[in-house]
Amino acid sequence: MKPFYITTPIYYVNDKPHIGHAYTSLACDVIARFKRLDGFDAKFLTGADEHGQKIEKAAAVKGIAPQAFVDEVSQSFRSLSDLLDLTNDDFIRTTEPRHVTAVQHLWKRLFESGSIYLGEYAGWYAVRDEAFYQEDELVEGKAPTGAEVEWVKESSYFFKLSAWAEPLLEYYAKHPEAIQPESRRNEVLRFIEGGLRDLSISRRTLKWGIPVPGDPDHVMYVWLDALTNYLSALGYPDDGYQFHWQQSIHVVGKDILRFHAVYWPAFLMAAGITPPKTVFAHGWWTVEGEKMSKSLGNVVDPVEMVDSFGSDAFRYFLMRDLSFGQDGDFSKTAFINRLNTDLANAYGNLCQRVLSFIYKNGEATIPTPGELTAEDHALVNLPAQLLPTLRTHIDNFHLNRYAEAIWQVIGEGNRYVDAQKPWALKKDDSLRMNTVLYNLCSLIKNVAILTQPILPLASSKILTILQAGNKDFSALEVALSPGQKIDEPQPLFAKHVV
Ligand code: ME8
Repeated sequence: MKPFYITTPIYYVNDKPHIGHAYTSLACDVIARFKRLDGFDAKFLTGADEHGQKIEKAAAVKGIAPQAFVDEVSQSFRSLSDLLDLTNDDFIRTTEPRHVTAVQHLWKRLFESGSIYLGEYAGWYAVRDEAFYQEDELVEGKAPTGAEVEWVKESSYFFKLSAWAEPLLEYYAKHPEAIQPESRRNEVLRFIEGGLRDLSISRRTLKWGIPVPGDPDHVMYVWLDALTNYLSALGYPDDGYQFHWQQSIHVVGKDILRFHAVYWPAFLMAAGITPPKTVFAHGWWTVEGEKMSKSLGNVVDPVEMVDSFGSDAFRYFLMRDLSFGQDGDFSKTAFINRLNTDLANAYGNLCQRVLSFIYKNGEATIPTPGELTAEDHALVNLPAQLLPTLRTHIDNFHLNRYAEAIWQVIGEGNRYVDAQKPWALKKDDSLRMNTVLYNLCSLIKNVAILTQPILPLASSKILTILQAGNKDFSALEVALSPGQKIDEPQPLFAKHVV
């Protein structure tokens, strides 16, 4: 099977997960699920970033040792998978031995290649961003991100990042797909063209990190540590990591693109490892027009959303409402309107009116069709014909268009029901009624196969009612068997009041 590898950032576990974390993880899940259904050996990784000053401070505030703190708080990130029905194959924590081994190995490779030297760092550090800033980068005494900074002057190991500006530009010229979307790629290229400074990659004044091999007075800079998770989860330094690595995609928020598209590929090239195939930076969610913040009390909690609306609904809204890559605003009114229109009225209604009709009036059995008209064929073939387009949408990260395209087919299905009126045919043309209902069952089965990546629970319910066996994309070509029993349909999506 062809390999495929997709990763989320590993999240800082200093606080609970919110809609932003859910968003990146969901996007990766939709893509990973699609690839598996499409026959790939797709590996999906997420995890927790547990070292560094930010975590050390958060643990100190709680009066707990850092290890005990991360053991506890990483659970809420791990449980996002159950909550949102994520199909990650692994959950990596940077405090695990397998990760420590990989990072120390990478450090040694960098050291042996002459890419690391000991010097002194004097400059600003923002704990919130875990990032170094020069004096000329500060804006009114703060980091450009608005984070507080503190002055740091200490002995430090440096990575010779300055040597990698040209090789990175050459690499990106040859690999236009390596940074997406294009606007973000241009931002990164302008940044590299401005010249790169050597990067401090160790701290002496910090204890909560991975010790530098051969000099345990230093711990590694948390970003060198964290970025390596993408390799350690594949078993690096064992050679087997290369199978998935060659098809690696890192999905990140735009806030951390520079770490992924400048520092990370430079570390890798210096260690003789190919950079990731693609880094995709998506946009930023605000809530009801405001930046999300604890002090405003407007942080959207995925647990509350799933409790009130179900995981499918939350998944659908996040994937449908926003063009992936653009910034977006979460508004509860828009959320509920979309659930009512697209899920309850369009998809739910199509399934309910067809399957309940068969269950009540057709002896709960898939009917035997007669001759199909040209119009019937056109309708029934829509989902399978859509697959190549959906493939393109996934490969181009056009996740909202994925849903949009399927909902056009659902709209066609509802128009067909309205035009063919099976309830009226019941009186005088049962053969035609059976043909119409058979066509609709075929359509619903195939639509449900295609909606699996976004709506895993509802799709599975539909496929179970129809007792459709195999559920990967090859099942689009498998016809339903007339005479087969169907289970009693239940409403799939609730309607909500705005
Ligand atoms: O940066 N809108 O972890 P982090 C959209 N540990 N996405 C958002 C978001 C928002 N409002 N808020 C957060 C770190 N995200 C590092 C990563 S990787 C080697 C180390 C998402 O917990 C988005 O994916 O601060 C963003 O990049 C990530 O959460 C930051 O998570």
